[in-house]
Amino acid sequence: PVPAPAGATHPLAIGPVGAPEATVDGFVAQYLRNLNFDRGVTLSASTANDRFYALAYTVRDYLVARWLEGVRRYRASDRKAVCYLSAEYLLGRQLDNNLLASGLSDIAAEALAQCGVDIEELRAQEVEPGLGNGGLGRLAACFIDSLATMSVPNVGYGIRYEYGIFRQTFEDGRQVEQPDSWLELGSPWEFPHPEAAQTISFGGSTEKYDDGGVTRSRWVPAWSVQAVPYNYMVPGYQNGRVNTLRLWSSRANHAFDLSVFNAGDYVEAVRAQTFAENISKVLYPEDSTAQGKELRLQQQYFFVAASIRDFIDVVLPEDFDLTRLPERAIFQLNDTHPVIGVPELMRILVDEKKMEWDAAWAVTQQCFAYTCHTLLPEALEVWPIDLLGRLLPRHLEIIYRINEEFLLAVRERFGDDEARIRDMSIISPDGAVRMAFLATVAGSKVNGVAELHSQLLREKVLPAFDEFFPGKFTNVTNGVTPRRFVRLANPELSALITEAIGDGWLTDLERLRELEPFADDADFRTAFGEMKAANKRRLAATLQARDGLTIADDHMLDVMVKRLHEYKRQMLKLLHIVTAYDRIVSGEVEASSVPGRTFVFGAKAAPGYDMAKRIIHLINAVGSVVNDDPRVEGRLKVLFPPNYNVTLAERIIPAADLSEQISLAGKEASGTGNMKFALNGALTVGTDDGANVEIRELVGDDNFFLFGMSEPEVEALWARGYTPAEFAEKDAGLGRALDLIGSGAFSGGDASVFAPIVSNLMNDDRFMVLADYTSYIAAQDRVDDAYTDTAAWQRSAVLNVARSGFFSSDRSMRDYIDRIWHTEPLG
Ligand code: 73E
Repeated sequence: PVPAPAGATHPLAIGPVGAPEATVDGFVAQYLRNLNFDRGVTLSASTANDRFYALAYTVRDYLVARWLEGVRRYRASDRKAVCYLSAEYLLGRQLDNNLLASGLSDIAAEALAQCGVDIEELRAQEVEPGLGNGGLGRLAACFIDSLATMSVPNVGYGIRYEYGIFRQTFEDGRQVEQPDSWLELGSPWEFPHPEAAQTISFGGSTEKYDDGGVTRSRWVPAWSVQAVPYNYMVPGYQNGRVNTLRLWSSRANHAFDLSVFNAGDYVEAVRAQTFAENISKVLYPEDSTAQGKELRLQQQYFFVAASIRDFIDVVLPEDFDLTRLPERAIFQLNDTHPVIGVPELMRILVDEKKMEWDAAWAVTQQCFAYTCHTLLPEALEVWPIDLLGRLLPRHLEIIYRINEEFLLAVRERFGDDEARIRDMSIISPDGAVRMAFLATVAGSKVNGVAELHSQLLREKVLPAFDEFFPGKFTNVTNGVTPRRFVRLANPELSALITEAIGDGWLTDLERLRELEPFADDADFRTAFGEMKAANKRRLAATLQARDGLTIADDHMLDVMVKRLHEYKRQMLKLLHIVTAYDRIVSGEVEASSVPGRTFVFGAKAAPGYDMAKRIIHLINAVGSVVNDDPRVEGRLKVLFPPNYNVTLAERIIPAADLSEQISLAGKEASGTGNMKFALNGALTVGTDDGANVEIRELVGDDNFFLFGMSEPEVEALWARGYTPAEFAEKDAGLGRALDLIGSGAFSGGDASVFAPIVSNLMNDDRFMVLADYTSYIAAQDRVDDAYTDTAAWQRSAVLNVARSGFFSSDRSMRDYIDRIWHTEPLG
């Protein structure tokens, strides 16, 4: 029985008030109520934004009661919660997801139809919150979806960036970045709580003081800002569970510093406000690189300090005994970005709660776990000690002590092996804090994100730590949510699957195995082919309306969508296109004999990453030449719609025939796009890298186009000495493709535009594009052959779907629970 609040006599006051009736009439009434009472307009006078808002509010209204009930039940329990700490959440649009989760999709469609409202128009109104760069941020969004669907108590903690990932446009083929003002018209999904703001401090110094005979340290900060929580509902799939995503927004402490204001310096007074608000102003647009900028460290500490304090002070009961914190919370560190939480929890326990150091360290070590997402050296975060000491002096002291005690333990185990000590020190020889080391020392577990990546992490990057902490390293292969990336993105495929095997697969994706026999069923394959064709038409309509692009419907759709990064090797894809073009224009092959292919790219480059931006320019340049050359007779087509994001991914992936996963072996930690394509029945052309390895093992060699060096072969070639120009000499096709690019064939004869790309490949080629070219072209020739046998291709495509159930993020969550978190669902 729930106790009534003091003084309450009305039965409803116990709350939460129930949801509106889940009928068309109930929905219509609530919708019009929201339009009138929240937007203050009648239906006839409403704008599309009003109508979208009212719809979102209506969906919200159905979810809120369950949300509040869940929060209440969680607080009454003593369950452990997963506190997912992530600087990025790449959520995508919420409307359809929340309709699906609440089981209201059909009711809403009918209700809006009866109001004469076009639901498609309202869908298009929603601006997706792009609070992430790529895979890491999208993974966080998939994970919180799965946790809600599995009824696991979870709070996602992060930053409410006012500007998310930039909006990409092209000018003369070059990337231009525009600010992403996703909040311009407000967001109907957020619940701001300015009254629950927390003070987050920075700077100043530390001091020792006498605390009744005990000497203690404390932090005397110099300045502070407010962290305002914004809550978002994270509904499980039709299970009545709603978890919380809590994102922090920064605000000045006092809007106006009155003394400055009275002295007449109004501008100076407002400046303080701007300074504070800068902290959550913008998402750093670097993916898989670390910036080392002070504002970035401010962002990290800002959201992590607010989150830990929130969990301790707001979520846990008052006077909770913090020695038992590990029973109630696991803080999962999504890469090193939130690792400053480690010294922050130590500071709270030791300085504020006056716990003994050793006891506090025991608690901290059980409360954190660390996920590493990359091996690229440029992505491993380090903070110079002067910067860290200036911004967070007490945290630096704590890090020094953690390091001291850790190195002492290393000496005890291995003796005074100074080389080893240097290699393992959290403070690097050049005076920077190595955040991955700190996370590894502090975390109860460290995991990589695919089998190969976890193995390389243990054996190549942190072998000394693996030796020192046996059992600490583990793997959890990434996954993706089938609700968004199959059910919502591909309703036609979903209907086909459900018709064949029933509807249990959406929450138990391994059941897709039951589709295997249908791969040999000609009628099923035909229906599958029709599904692909329908998805291509839908994509064509989207690209036509969005960018004025057209796609031929008899072409194979060959797709490479992901961040632009040299290690992902968009250049290898481009060399294949240039080679296919060269074969036609040189007369080596008849255009009419070339199977039609449309190459689709989607990619943003970090604004400061010159080579990546040059490659974007080259993709567009090759596209304009190839697409307009009459000799090609339309057999090859290159499309590069700008501003690839989650919304566009949901259109492109279901239409794809071929998925390009062509990173240099050992460089792509996992990839998650690769999983989305396989689940939507695209075949992969890929290297033995990241989760490709597991995809190929599951779908089988016959249903996957493998090419390129393996990771050990890459290592061996480096060791032997890699001379890329030799590969250009050995393969005439490669030599010609490079010459075409280098000679200005795609830049109106101006060789200087793309010469830096060619010279980089010829002289450096860090990611061994040239070494894998020959093998890649051979694989693409096999693809062309295979595509001519429609039945065999479709059979492989169906088997890709049937055998990819492993890649559900529900399975990833089960693995985290079993191997790392040891939490239980709230029944
Ligand atoms: O392979 C992907 C992986 O699938 C990896 O590159 C990506 O994380 C995905 C999810 O595990 C990733 N992003 C970053 N590091 N790895 C990163 C680093 C710094 C800033 C932003 C993102």
